[in-house]
Amino acid sequence: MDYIQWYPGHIAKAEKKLKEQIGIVDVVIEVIDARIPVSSSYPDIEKLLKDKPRLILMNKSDLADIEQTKIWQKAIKEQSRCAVITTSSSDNRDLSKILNKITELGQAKIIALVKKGLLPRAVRVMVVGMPNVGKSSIINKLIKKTKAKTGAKAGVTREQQWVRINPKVDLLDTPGIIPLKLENQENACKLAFVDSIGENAYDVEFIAQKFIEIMNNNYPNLLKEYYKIDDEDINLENIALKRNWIVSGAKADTKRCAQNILNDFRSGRMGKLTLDKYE
Ligand SMILES: Nc1nc2c(ncn2[C@@H]2O[C@H](COP(=O)(O)OP(=O)(O)OP(=O)(O)O)[C@@H](O)[C@H]2O)c(=O)[nH]1
Ligand SMILES: [Mg+2]
Repeated sequence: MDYIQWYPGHIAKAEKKLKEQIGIVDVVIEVIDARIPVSSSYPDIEKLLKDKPRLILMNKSDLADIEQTKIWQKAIKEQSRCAVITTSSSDNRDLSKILNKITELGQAKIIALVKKGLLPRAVRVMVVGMPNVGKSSIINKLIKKTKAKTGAKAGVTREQQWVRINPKVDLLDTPGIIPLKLENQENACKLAFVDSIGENAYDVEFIAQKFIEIMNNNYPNLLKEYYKIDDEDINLENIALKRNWIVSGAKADTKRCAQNILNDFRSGRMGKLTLDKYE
């Protein structure tokens, strides 16, 4: 059964535009969310990007499990044969690494142009990825200005926008894209956990319950300790009752509870967590 399918008009348009522009760029930066490195990787990305040189950024690494991030970084590098850099908006040490890598990946193209007798130009870099992974934030960090609009929900960037980083690098910010069909529904739920999917596309209680299941598998007991639940089972009802989230008739307010659980995870309050477990 499909719990989540989400392909709004602005994403269809963004994908079309991306395909139109890919021919004129030299390098692609793919941004993924370090908490779900597999679920936030666009399936069939090589096909979409027509084998352009690619740099992968595992962003939001400040929110992800440090050990898991190390393991995933190595595994993704081996599997994709691309450079993989961990990044976070709270740390600027990754900036020079990103710029050096872009320049290195784009150099072959610029040298080829000069050989043909053309003038050298800036390397053209397209930044792509699923919604809300932090594409615009990375661009702002690279230009040290708030030029690209950012925000906590999916679908903040609506149009492509070129930004000059320095005379040698131009970046194209693009709206987040998501596949037409979300084949793997467990991955789709994880995209909902990290706000990569518009919240109107799913039932928040269902998604929070899925979150509890996945957490129990990846981090047994963490939720029980976080919400101080002694019962054998942990669910929306007993968390709501423990926190005193009640609706009329002394019933558990499971909707409010679901929203709060997801917010506690998204903000990092629950700890540094990775939900795609490397096994
Ligand atoms: N904790 C943390 N938050 C981040 C990081 N990078 C971005 N964010 C936050 O994540 C949210 C999404 O960032 P954006 O840069 O707008 O993401 P985007 O990929 O451009 O999103 P769309 O344009 O909607 O596709 C914002 O609230 C950012 O402040 C990071 O490294 N760590
Ligand atoms: Mg954006």
